[in-house]
Amino acid sequence: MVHVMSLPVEARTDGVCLRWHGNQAAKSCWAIDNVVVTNNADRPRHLQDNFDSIDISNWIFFPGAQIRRACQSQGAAAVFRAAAGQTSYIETQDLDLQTPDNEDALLAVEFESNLLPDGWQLTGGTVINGQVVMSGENVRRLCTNNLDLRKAHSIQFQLHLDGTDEVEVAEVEIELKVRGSKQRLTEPIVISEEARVSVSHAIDKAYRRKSVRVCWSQRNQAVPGATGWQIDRVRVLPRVQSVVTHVAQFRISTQCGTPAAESSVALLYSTNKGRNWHPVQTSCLPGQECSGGFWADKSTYHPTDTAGWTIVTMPLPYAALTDSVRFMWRGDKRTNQSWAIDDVYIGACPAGCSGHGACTAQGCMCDHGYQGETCHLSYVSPPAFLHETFSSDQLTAGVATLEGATRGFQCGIVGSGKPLVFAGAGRRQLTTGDLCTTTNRFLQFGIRLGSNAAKGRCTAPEGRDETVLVMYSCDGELSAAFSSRTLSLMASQTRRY
Ligand SMILES: [Ca+2]
Ligand SMILES: [Ca+2]
Repeated sequence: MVHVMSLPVEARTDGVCLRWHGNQAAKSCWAIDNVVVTNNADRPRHLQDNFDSIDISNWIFFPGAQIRRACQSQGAAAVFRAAAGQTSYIETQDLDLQTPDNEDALLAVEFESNLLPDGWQLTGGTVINGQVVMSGENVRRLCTNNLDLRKAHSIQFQLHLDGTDEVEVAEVEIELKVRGSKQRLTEPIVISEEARVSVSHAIDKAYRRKSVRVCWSQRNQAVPGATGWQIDRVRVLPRVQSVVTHVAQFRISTQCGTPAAESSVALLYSTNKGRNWHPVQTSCLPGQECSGGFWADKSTYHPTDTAGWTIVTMPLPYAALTDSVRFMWRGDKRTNQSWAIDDVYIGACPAGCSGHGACTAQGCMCDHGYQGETCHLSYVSPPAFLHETFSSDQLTAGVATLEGATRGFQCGIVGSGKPLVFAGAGRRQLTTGDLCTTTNRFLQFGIRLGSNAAKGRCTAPEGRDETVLVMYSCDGELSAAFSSRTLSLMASQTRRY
C-alpha cells in the first residue's frame, strides 16, 4: 500500500534527515520502496517534456524506462521493454490544475449566507464565516440532502484544520449513501496543520443515482478538546468541461519492439498522491449509462490499435482538475510490454488547440493548414470529396487511420471487389482525414454485419454493444463525442446508406 503522511511542523526545516526503524528483536519482516519527499509549496501548473533534454523533476518514478532514441522517435523518448511480471510505468510529479469556477457544476455550495442548504443535516458543527466548522465534542457529521447524481462524475471540496488547538491532525471520512447501502468514498482524509486540503474524488458508477446522500464525518469520535475542522466549497461536477481548458497531449508507440498482442498501456490519474488511480478517459457508448455525453475513446492503448507513433489529445476530466493531481502511463504487467511515450504536455491548453495543434506552455503550435490562437481557422481547404473502394491495400489519402481490418471476402461481397473486413482483436475503426462538407448532403457506403459466406466466418452481431457506429468530429477528434445523430447499424444483411 502507498502510505502518505504529513511531516511534523518541527521536521519542516533545513537539514532534516529521516529514518525508518524496525524493532531488531521482531521476527516479522518489512519492506519499503518508492520513497518520495516532494515540494508541496509550488506545484507547477503544467508539465511539458520532449525527453530530449529531460527535466527529471517532472517525474517521480519511471522504473525500467530508458530515455533514448528508439522506435523511430523524434529525438529521445521514454522507452519501456519489460517482460511479463515486470512493472513498467512513468509517473509525473504532482501538478496544480485547479480551474476557476464555472457554470458546469451540478451543485456548488459555498455556505456564504452562513446557512445550510435545504435538507442538509449537521451534527456537532456550526455554519460560520462562510464555512461549516466542525468542533462539537461528540459526533461530528455533515450530510447533504438527497442529491441527484445521475449526471455527476466527481465531488470536490475543501477541508481545513481549525488550527487553534494543539492537536495537528484530524481524519475525515466521507461516504455516499443510497437506499440500502453505503460506500465509503475515500480512505480517511488527513488534514494536517495549516494546510488546506482540496479533495477531488470520482464517484463510482454504482452511486450515480437519482437519490444519494453525501456525508462527512470524523473518523475517530471527537474527544473533548480535539481539533476542529472546516469544510467549504462543495462541488459536484460532470465528467468533462463544456469548454475545454485543460488537456493531456502526448505521442505514444505501443509497437515498439515485440509486445504481446494483448498488452496495453493505460493513462491514469491520482488525486491522492498515488494511493488510488483512475483512468483519464473511459469509453461510453450509446446504450450504456454515461454521464457527460458519449465517448468513443478510452485512455488505454493496444499494439493492435495503431501503427507507429500516435498523437493523443484528450480533455482532462473535472475530477483531475484540482490543486494536486499526478498522472501515470502504466503497462499491463501480465504480458510482455514494449512501448514508448514522447512529447508530453499536461496543463492548460485553450480549446485543446481545437484538435489541430500542439499544446505548449506558450500557447498552441498549429498543424499545417490551421491558424489562430486556438488553431480553429483553416487556411488550406480540406477535400470536399472522398471516394474509397478499397480496391488495393494502398488506401486513398482521404483515409486517415484504419484499425483492426484487412481486405477479404470473409463477409462476402458488399460492394465491388474485396471489401474491408473488421475482425481484428482490439479496436476496429476507420477514420477519414479532415473533409470540407459544407456543400455535401450525403454519406454513402455499403455495409454487411455478419454473414454466412462460404469463404470464411463472419459472425453476426449479438448485443447492442456490437453495434457499428458512425460518428463525426469537427475538432480533430478532440471531443471524441458522438453526434446526436449517431447512426447505429444492427441489421445483418447488406444495406446501402
Ligand atoms: Ca523526443
Ligand atoms: Ca465559503
